Amino acid sequence: MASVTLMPPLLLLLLISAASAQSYSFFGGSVAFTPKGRDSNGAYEVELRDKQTSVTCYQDGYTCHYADCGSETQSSSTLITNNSYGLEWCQYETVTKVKVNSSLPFAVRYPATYNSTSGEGYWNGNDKQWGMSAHVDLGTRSDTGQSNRPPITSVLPLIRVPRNCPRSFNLTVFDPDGDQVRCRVPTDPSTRECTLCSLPTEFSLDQNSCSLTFTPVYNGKYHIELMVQDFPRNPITVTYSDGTYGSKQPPSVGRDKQTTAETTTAAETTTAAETTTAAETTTAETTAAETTTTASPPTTVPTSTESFQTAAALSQLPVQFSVVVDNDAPSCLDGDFVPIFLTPTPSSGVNLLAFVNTTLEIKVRTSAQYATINDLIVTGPSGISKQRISLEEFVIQWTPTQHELDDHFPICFVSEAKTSDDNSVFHSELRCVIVYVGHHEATVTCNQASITVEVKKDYLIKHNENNLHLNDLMDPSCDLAARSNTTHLVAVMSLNACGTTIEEDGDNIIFRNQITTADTNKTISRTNDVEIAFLCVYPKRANVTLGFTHKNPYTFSEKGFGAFTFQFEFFENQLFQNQIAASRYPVEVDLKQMMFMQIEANTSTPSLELFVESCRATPYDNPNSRISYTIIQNGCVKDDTVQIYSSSESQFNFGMEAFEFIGSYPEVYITCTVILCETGVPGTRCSQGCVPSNSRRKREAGGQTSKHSISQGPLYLLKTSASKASGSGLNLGLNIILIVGCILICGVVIYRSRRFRANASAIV
Ligand SMILES: *[C@@H]1O[C@H](CO)[C@@H](O)[C@H](O)[C@H]1NC(C)=O
Ligand SMILES: *[C@@H]1O[C@H](CO)[C@@H](O)[C@H](O)[C@H]1NC(C)=O
Ligand SMILES: *[C@@H]1O[C@H](CO)[C@@H](O)[C@H](O)[C@H]1NC(C)=O
Ligand SMILES: *[C@@H]1O[C@H](CO)[C@@H](O)[C@H](O)[C@H]1NC(C)=O
Ligand SMILES: *[C@@H]1O[C@H](CO)[C@@H](O)[C@H](O)[C@H]1NC(C)=O
Ligand SMILES: *[C@@H]1O[C@H](CO)[C@@H](O)[C@H](O)[C@H]1NC(C)=O
Ligand SMILES: *[C@@H]1O[C@H](CO)[C@@H](O)[C@H](O)[C@H]1NC(C)=O
Ligand SMILES: *[C@@H]1O[C@H](CO)[C@@H](O)[C@H](O)[C@H]1NC(C)=O
Ligand SMILES: CC(=O)N[C@H]1CO[C@H](CO)[C@@H](O)[C@@H]1O
Repeated sequence: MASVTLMPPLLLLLLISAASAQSYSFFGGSVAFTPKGRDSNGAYEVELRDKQTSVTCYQDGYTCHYADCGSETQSSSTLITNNSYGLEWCQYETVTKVKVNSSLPFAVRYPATYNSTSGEGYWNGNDKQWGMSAHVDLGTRSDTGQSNRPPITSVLPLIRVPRNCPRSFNLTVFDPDGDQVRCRVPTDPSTRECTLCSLPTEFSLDQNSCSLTFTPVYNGKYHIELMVQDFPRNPITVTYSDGTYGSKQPPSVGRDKQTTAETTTAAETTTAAETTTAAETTTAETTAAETTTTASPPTTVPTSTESFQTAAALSQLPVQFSVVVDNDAPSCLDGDFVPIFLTPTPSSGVNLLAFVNTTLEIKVRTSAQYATINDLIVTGPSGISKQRISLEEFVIQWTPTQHELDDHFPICFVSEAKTSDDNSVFHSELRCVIVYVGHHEATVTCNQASITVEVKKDYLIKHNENNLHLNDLMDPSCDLAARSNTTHLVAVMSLNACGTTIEEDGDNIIFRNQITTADTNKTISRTNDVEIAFLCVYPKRANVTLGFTHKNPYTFSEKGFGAFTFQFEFFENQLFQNQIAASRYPVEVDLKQMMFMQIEANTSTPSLELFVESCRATPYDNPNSRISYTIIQNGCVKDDTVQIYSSSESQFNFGMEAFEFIGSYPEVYITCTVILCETGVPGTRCSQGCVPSNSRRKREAGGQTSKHSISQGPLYLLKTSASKASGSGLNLGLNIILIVGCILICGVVIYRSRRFRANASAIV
């Protein structure tokens, strides 16, 4: 409770004024390092990445805490992220390159200066000094033959929680050497490993999973100090450049194996100091897993398992953040006010592969039923950026450079929603992914009618080869085995086949597909192992022959539902017998002419019903188009001319009059979001039907798929005037001749793997 600042209800005002009084104060920080090998003179190169979050972007320097911290050769700072609604702060990352003459462990400590008047070096919101230190061990491991690599983790600098909503913060931790990663609360002020040196009592930490649970009591700020450590899973020896060595035991190894060699290394002499006070570690944090650990401490110390772990850890890295407790939320259910993440947002802890000079794109979709998404707060390596592409969608982008090859980087994000009166702000759960910058070879070739993907088979692909497929599994011509050889996976598909989805915006047409191991058999519930997403972007100003107009069925697959398709068709009349032939696209309509549309689901699973949640008309074939006309919303008909015709459970037949909106644009598409539900399951979205957006909707139960977006078109309005849509760029309906030189070919590959995660969680 020491670090809690009580706050009256006028929270935002107070925080802002507190901020101006303490403009250099901190919300926390973190330190990461990467060994970068040795230079020609034999010096060890290390890259330190510290993140500091202060009110006015102030960044403090470090001092050498112990041993030889080497000399700095380069340093640069970059703004990573800033500001939550009504709260000003900013996080900078400073990348510092250091050369050290020996591989003996050393430690750096922040900040370099304190000034209580300006708040420099103090925690924001209380009068306590701020500080963090990192223990860097570059010793050569006997198992890898290389310098130890520290654990990878990150957290958002500031997370907000409504006072009445208990919350857990699950840190994503990953270790490139496969070590076990544990988190502890630093407790020893004498070693400068902490300044607060205890967890607020409202928090508890599970050291093995690095998850914090929090039951808020007061409005205000809580500050969290954690230390992340790596423990080899098997006994290894770590050798230093001066010939000394330490024997590192995994934490579960018994007491008698603790070697004396450890005390001879610099690492141990420094950690010994920490271990003497580790017995003070609060009992509240002791978990079941630890009490079963039979390890004993090194000679100097009392019987605390904590102290043993400190001694056996190779690296110690600080991770700190602040939690701001806001006023009560009317509901704590995720998705009501607290925003949730929706597909295709990557799951927490997933490993993504990125490539040098290739932009990694992470698409995030988020929503809250009774609040509006204000922002996505993203932290990651220098150079990371985000773009908002619609009300509820963001793309996080990062382009690694050659320098980042073979490193791992955490990217974390939180979605922020606020109520329309601006009085309440809500943060989602914390999500983090780990990006590995690989030298995986993949090429995507986009040409006028087809996409070719060639991916060199690495061990990961070879391991999963039998499960890999394109989005559409049903079409035999999309089988990956057809063109692949022993060294490469090769897929060639036409632009409208194999489950390729099409999006359009003002400038480009985008085709997306992926090679994935995603489940299709509903009986299997294993998580995805590999996703290699690729896309082709064609600028519209080029004259492209796309060779198609009418959309083939959309194929999806979801755990529990297997593979299913949706077909969206225009029909001649309300009998829904004759669909409008593909050759007649774009479909010409007269103003006020009735248009007849059918959406049909086809599944291998019996007793599923189709629900059409929304339909909109958009000038581009892009479900996120900002310009649109609403036809159906939340299952409720919004256009007066809409007629719904009876149909089977797997069909939705409807009609409406062609309207002026169509005439305002050269072409118009109809885009709908659809859901499949198991029939007879109460509480599904399908069983709820029309739910006006301002009324409170019952929580959706299981038994339903996620929302899928499908579209058909284009439509265009026949006009009497001759001025129709001239020079309006690409018209999918007319086979304009291709000018090859004008096509910008832009292939992007995103590669995901959870292999590392599966490894990491196999042994706890
Ligand atoms: C490291 O070694 C180089 C050359 O041997 C020497 O010039 C430099 O001062 C040393 N640096 C430190 C920090 O000891
Ligand atoms: C501390 O901060 C105040 C306010 O910014 C400044 O006037 C003062 O010079 C600082 N003190 C030192 C020792 O830098
Ligand atoms: C965090 O982990 C705990 C247990 O490990 C789990 O119960 C909880 O749902 C997780 N929370 C989030 C937000 O993932
Ligand atoms: C990445 O781009 C830089 C500069 O354009 C170039 O020097 C480098 O060779 C490229 N690296 C790779 C792996 O393509
Ligand atoms: C396999 O296919 C790739 C890509 O088409 C090609 O570069 C490679 O030479 C082929 N390898 C063999 C062994 O045929
Ligand atoms: C799905 O299951 C069937 C039999 O249960 C099997 O024959 C088929 O190969 C499986 N498909 C996939 C993609 O795993
Ligand atoms: C596209 O083709 C039309 C007619 O063939 C031509 O007039 C126009 O200049 C072309 N546009 C581009 C960008 O090449
Ligand atoms: C539904 O799918 C099955 C097999 O995938 C196919 O044989 C059938 O023709 C499809 N039905 C419709 C109405 O598309
Ligand atoms: C990098 C970053 O997130 N910058 C943001 C800082 O805050 C301003 C105003 O809130 C944003 O416009 C920037 O995008």
